[in-house]
Amino acid sequence: TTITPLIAGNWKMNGLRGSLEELTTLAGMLTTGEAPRALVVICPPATILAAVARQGASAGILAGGQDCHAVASGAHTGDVSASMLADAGAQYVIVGHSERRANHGETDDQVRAKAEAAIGSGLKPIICVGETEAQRDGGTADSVVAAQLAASIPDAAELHQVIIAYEPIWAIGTGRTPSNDDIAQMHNSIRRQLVDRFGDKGASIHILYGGSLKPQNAREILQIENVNGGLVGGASLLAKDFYTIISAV
Ligand code: G2H
Repeated sequence: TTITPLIAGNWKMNGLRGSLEELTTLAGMLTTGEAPRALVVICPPATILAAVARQGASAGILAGGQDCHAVASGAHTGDVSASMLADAGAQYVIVGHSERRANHGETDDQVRAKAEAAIGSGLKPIICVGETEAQRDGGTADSVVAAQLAASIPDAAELHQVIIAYEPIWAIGTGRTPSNDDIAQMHNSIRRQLVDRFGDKGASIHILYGGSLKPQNAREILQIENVNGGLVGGASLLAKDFYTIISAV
């Protein structure tokens, strides 16, 4: 199975209207050079999502949300639903990022419900999993990630295109990354689990790596077997850095 690599930028809570200039710069880079081999997605704050979707379109930049509520509409002050993200031009949405799991107490069940809502609205959910430093040191990284995957991926995944992002929590925004061997081992074991559960379709699901992916380490990480792209935080904020990562595929 060949999987077209996907590079997604997660702007997190960064981005005012002025950040759209960075998007214009990226669009220029993507349209002047050689066509990128990767699908390019930017997940900006919801306030500028529609603008990113509109402005990125001509350069092939796709837009995504960073989270969605599990229901389509109603009395949920401050929340944004998957159908609203789709309405604003999103094609993807990150669900279950470790910052949401940690700061908002999101459980695997809630993450699965969000992923189901995303699929129901025609979005591709980017479902995040990953172990803490203590779990990695205690030797339970594999079983922790396996349990998160089992409970966070909806059964509807058989019918739709979900994306998995493996993000070891201790590598997020810290500048530390796992060894290439550790990444390979985890991505292989995620692949095995997807194939066990979904058969052939599990072989075509993207498994992204996330956590301190940077211009300096992108090339070696992105060529590891079963690493089908990346989820990039800090290094997606500057067009130049993000473009270097996209070009490393
Ligand atoms: C992990 C990643 C993007 P960073 O959260 O989701 O962030 O690249 O800043 O470690």
